[in-house]
Formats: sequence, C-alpha cells, structure tokens
Amino acid sequence: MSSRPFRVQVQWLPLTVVGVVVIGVSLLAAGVRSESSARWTSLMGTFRNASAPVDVQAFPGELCMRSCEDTLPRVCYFNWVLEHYHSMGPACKRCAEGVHRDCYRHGCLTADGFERGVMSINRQIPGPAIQVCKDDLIVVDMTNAMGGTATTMHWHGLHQRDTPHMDGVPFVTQCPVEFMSTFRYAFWATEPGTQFYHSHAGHHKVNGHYGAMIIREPEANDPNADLYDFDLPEHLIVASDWMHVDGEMYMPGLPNGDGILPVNVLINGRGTWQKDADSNRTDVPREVYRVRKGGRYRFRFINAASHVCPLELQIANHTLEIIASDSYNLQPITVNTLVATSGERYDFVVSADQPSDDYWIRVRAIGSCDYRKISQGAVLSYRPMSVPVDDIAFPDQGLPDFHEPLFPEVHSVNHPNTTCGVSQPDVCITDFEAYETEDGIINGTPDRQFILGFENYPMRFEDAFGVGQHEHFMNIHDDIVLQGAINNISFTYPPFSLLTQPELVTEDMFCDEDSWPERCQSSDHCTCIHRLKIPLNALIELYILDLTPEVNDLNHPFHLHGYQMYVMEMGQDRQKPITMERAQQIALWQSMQRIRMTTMPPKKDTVSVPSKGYTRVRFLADNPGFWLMHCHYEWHTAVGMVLVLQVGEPDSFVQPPSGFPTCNKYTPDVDASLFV
Ligand SMILES: *[C@@H]1O[C@H](CO)[C@@H](O)[C@H](O)[C@H]1NC(C)=O
Ligand SMILES: *[C@@H]1O[C@H](CO)[C@@H](O)[C@H](O)[C@H]1NC(C)=O
Ligand SMILES: *[C@@H]1O[C@H](CO)[C@@H](O)[C@H](O)[C@H]1NC(C)=O
Ligand SMILES: *[C@@H]1O[C@H](CO)[C@@H](O)[C@H](O)[C@H]1NC(C)=O
Ligand SMILES: *[C@@H]1O[C@H](CO)[C@@H](O)[C@H](O)[C@H]1NC(C)=O
Ligand SMILES: [Cu+2]
Repeated sequence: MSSRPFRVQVQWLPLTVVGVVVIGVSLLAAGVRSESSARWTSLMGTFRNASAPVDVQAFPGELCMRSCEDTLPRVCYFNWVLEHYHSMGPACKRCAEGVHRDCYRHGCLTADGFERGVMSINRQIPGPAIQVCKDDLIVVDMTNAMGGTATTMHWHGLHQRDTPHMDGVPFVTQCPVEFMSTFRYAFWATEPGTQFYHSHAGHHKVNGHYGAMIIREPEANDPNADLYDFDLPEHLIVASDWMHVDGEMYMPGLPNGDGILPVNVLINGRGTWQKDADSNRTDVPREVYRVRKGGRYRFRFINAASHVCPLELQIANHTLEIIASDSYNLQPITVNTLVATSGERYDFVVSADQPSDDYWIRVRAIGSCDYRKISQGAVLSYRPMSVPVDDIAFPDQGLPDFHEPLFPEVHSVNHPNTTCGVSQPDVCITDFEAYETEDGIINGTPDRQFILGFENYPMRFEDAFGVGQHEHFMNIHDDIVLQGAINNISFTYPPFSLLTQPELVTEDMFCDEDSWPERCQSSDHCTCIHRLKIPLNALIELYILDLTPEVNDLNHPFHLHGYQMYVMEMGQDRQKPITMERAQQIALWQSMQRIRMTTMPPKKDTVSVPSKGYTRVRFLADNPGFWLMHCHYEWHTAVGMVLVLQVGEPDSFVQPPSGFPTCNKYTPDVDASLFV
C-alpha cells in the first residue's frame, strides 16, 4: 500500500530537529493513569525526562506537516496572536491599483478586495492551517490581543476525550480568554481527517477566526486510498461567507437592513467583489489550486460559513468523487455539485483528466441567499509550477454568472431541494454507505431517546422590549424578533465554566422539558441553561425535528461536540407538521420507496435537518463531560438554539490540570467587609 513516493508534498526537515520519540513502551504500563497521561509518557518517556516541561518553542507546528507513513508522534507548537486587523490595509501597498505582486505582501489581507476591519489570527484569514499526523500533540498558545473582547477556540471534529476542557466552549468547558491573556490549548490529534477550528465566541468566526485542521494517518487506514495519488497540504478549500462589517453589527440585527445575510463568499480567504453592474470588480487575487495532468487529487472542503445559506461547490468540467464527510470515510459516490451547510466537511477526489487549462472552481451561496446572487471563484490550474501564481490568480475571463449552469445536468449531493432517499441521481448524506459499522449502536435498543424540536419563535413585544427585559433575540428585519429554542427552551450560559468549576454547579441551575423554572411557569418559552442529563455509556437516539411551520430554505445543521453521530435517516413532509410519529411514518415510507437502503449509515458531527423535517441520529455516550449541541448557524447559536449534554456524573469527568483558569460573577454582600 505504501508504494507511492509521497502523498504529502512538503519540504522535509531533518528528523533530528524535532522531538521524535518511540511510542508504545509505556502504554503497556498505563494502568491507573489516565489515557492522556499515558500518551504523554509514551511520547516523552523513553526519550527524555517526562516530568520536566518541554520547551514547546523547539517544536514548530509547521514541521508536523509531513507524510504520516512510518512516522512517530510529535509535539506541534503554534503561537497565535488574535488581533483586530484590516483587509486592504497599508501592507497591501499598491495592490488595489493593479500591482499584483503587492497583493501577496506579508501582512496584506486582500479578502475580497473590500477595505474593512477584520479579526485575524497571525494576520491571516483563514488562520494558519494546522496539518499534523494522528497522535501528534497539538499545542496552541492563543493570545487575545483584541481590546474589549474575550474569546475561545473550538476544534471542530475533535472529541477531546482525554482533554474535554480543551473543547473551547465559553462557560461550558472553559472561561473566555480575556484581552492580553494567553491560553495554551494542548490536546491530542485523535480523530483523523478534515477538521477545522473556529472561534466559539460572539461573532468572531464571521469576522475571520477560523482555519483548517487536517489530521492525516497512514494510507493503510484509508479504504479510499487507491482512488487518489496525491493528498497535498495546499488542496484545502476553506469556504466562508463574508460580510463587509463586523458580525456584531447584526446582533441583534437592523430593522431596515436586508436580512442577516452575507454579502460575499471567500475561498481560502480570497475572492473578488463587484458592488453592482456599474462598478469595477476588485482586482485582487483568487485562490489557485494546481494540479498536473493525469494526477488524481484528494481535496478537502470545509464549510466555515456562519450564515444560513448552504454553500454549493462545483469545479467546471470535473467531477467530485466524494470519499469522506466530517472526517468519516464513505464509499465513493461521484457527483458534480456538492452542497454543504455550516460546519460540514467533505473530502473528494478530482481527477486531472481534462485538457491542460485553467478551470473555475465556483462556490455559490444558495438557499436564502439565492436572491443576492453571491458566488465566488477560485482557479484549478494545470499550468506548470514555473508559472507564477499571480499569472493565474487574476483570470481575464469572468466567473460564470450566478445562474449560469456549469454542467448541462446537475448531479448533486445534499441539494436542499432533494427529497432524500428517492431523487437519484441526486443524493443526500443518508444515501452514502460507510465501510464499517457498529451493530450494537445501529440495531440496539436505545437506553434513552430524546425528541428535540427546534424553532425560531417570534417573541412577544413586551418580552423583548418591556422594562427590565434583556433577553437575547435576533431582528431579521422590520419588527420580526426571534429567539431560538429547542423544546421551547432558549439556551443561556452560566457565569462560570460548567466542566471545570464543578464545585459551583448545582442541580437547580439547569432546566429541561421536565424541570421548568418557576419564573417561566406562565410562559410557553423559557431562557435557561438547557441540559440533557445522560448516563455514561448509554445508547442515545435523537429525533431532531424542525418545528418551523412552513418549508423554507433553511436546513439547520446540528453540531454535537465530543461525538460523531450515526445518521440513521432524514426526511420531510411538506404538508404536515413534523412529530416523532410522523417521522417514523416517513421512515417507513422511505424504506419502501428507496432504491438503496444502507445497513452502514455514515457518521457525522454536523448534520443538517431538512426544512420542516427531521433527522434521526444515534451515538453511544461514552465520552463523559459537558458537551454542547447546537445549530451551527452563528445567529441561531447566539439566540439560544443550543443545549448542553451532561454525560456521566462529575466524578467520571477528566479533571482539568491544576491552575486551570476560573471565572464567576463578583457580587459580594454589601456590608462592612467591602470596606476594610
Ligand atoms: C526529571 O525532572 C524533574 C522536574 O524537572 C526533576 O525533579 C527530576 O529530578 C528529573 N529526573 C531526572 C532523572 O533527571
Ligand atoms: C473602472 O476602471 C476603469 C479602468 O481602470 C476606470 O477608468 C473607471 O473609472 C473605473 N470605474 C469606476 C466606477 O471606478
Ligand atoms: C468544458 O465543458 C464545456 C461544456 O460543458 C465545454 O464547452 C468546454 O470546451 C470544456 N472545456 C474544456 C477546456 O474542455
Ligand atoms: C428549490 O426549489 C424552489 C422551487 O422550485 C426554488 O424556488 C428554490 O430556488 C430552490 N432552491 C435552491 C437552493 O435551488
Ligand atoms: C411550546 O411553544 C409552543 C408555541 O411555540 C406552544 O404551543 C407549546 O404549548 C409550548 N410547549 C410547552 C410545553 O410549553
Ligand atoms: Cu438553526
């Protein structure tokens, strides 16, 4: 299997400069120690004194980008500074005036050529890519240099089994990192595949705080390895939506604004923008992906969007052979159009089998964004490496219009208008088959079944604007004022971190369907800390129902932290409201209609729910801790379409290291002790 010379093409550095150690020896002796500490001992123990701290600076994370065949685990250190920064700033010199090379200057963020304030990581958008091998130790020093903000970073796709306090959810797994503070994230690269990271604070993601995180493993572990020749670090398509103001400007929203929607899409932080037909298009570089004729290339697509519009990817004249989603290997299905919602990842193979030329890679924001005609282009180029990138990145030919088809016939995956299971050749994620399954989870009787009905419900005017009211809401436009909810509960946060300050947690701070707070008794809805309590190792089944009364263009993507979920099925009934009973009827009907019925469903950590429909998922709750589950649309998270799973009792949780930062409100009694 390892006959190919390389799959990751990078500059090799001598192994002697990095911390390469033999793994295995002390794993046998793990015994009473936590798995994490056993990993550490095995990473360090046979090599050096495992009790002494490592000089992390000596292990630059960039050196971890390597072939993962026959490699040993490494420490991968990244030093990040999060700043308020700008696109098209002075660092771009004369980029805006057509000096193309200036657009590539250090510190020049072109984005779509529009000048605005942004949030950057090391003055990059996306932030630096983390590309490591499975079992490496990732250490990220994150310095918050953004005055007036606090932030956390979430490692989307990692289960943080050994280090749940590294999951990066404010007030659930850690305290937000304050201005001028540095927080050291340190966690194992445990889940191989296409992952990413993004801020979980405020609207920082849509302002620029996101990036790719690729965890490779030996190709013997990839059942699709024979389908491609190259898995190159530069073949990452990180697509995101883009606004021309900070996202916070639209929280809660502007009554006379045109909805809470993006104005553009970026591909790896690049693209162009044309204000209207009378304006010139910005003259800034598009992203370039190089291939050589005859090669078969693994591409990794990350939907890092914040808004509700799904992103649709096409590569002119090329098909996409889908081989993985959310880092889970799938039996291949070939399409020419890939649709993904916020938080999803898809890996596919592109065969460079067309005439040597440049081809458009087009990403369109569809669904609710359709009327805005937002599309962005990057270039798939067959030109030799000797042709400099700035000769390719400014194509003369324009990107085909939004409504101009790239293919005579569209074969799509996840198109929002596809009725899952019946409309071949268009497929849904549920039409994919895995290579393996866990019979006990797929066919077992669930220990707990939860029906999670979500919606954005209109608030009563007095609840939103009455004297003393300060509840979160979003104002889509005019007087439409909505709160997000799951089972009528809109999620809010405690003032301290649930996972890492267990001494402050009391049972009465939580609510769920069966324990409705006193203050909400007279109301249909309640804003409180929505928690589902789940016994450790229980088999869980969730029916996630979209209670929206009408079918709309939204397929809310639900993201579960700490786990992957088997996606059992999804469906919708355009006529009747969805209930669990209705969902079961749809499932029965689907199983009779269906051309193909898999016994090996895919696993995902982010799964969309068809509009006014449902998705049924299963997982084994074997990862103790507090794990967020939420709609991955940024504004829906912000207005409470969120809940937290408590898996197991605190005594089963992995303890945070000593000295882990804490937070809480400060409201001491007003008495003599205040004035000593
Ligand atoms: C290992 O490091 C610890 C902490 O720095 C130190 O106390 C101990 O003496 C060292 N052990 C050896 C064998 O060098
Ligand atoms: C568009 O570009 C052309 C050529 O550079 C220039 O003459 C013209 O003034 C520009 N138009 C606008 C609206 O900026
Ligand atoms: C790409 O496909 C279109 C038809 O879909 C065709 O007209 C065009 O010639 C193709 N381009 C190349 C370079 O083969
Ligand atoms: C879905 O179909 C409707 C009705 O045909 C259409 O208006 C809408 O644009 C379609 N959605 C997408 C994303 O193509
Ligand atoms: C949930 O809210 C809906 C209105 O959106 C209401 O009809 C229903 O009774 C509520 N359920 C509970 C349990 O309060
Ligand atoms: Cu949502």
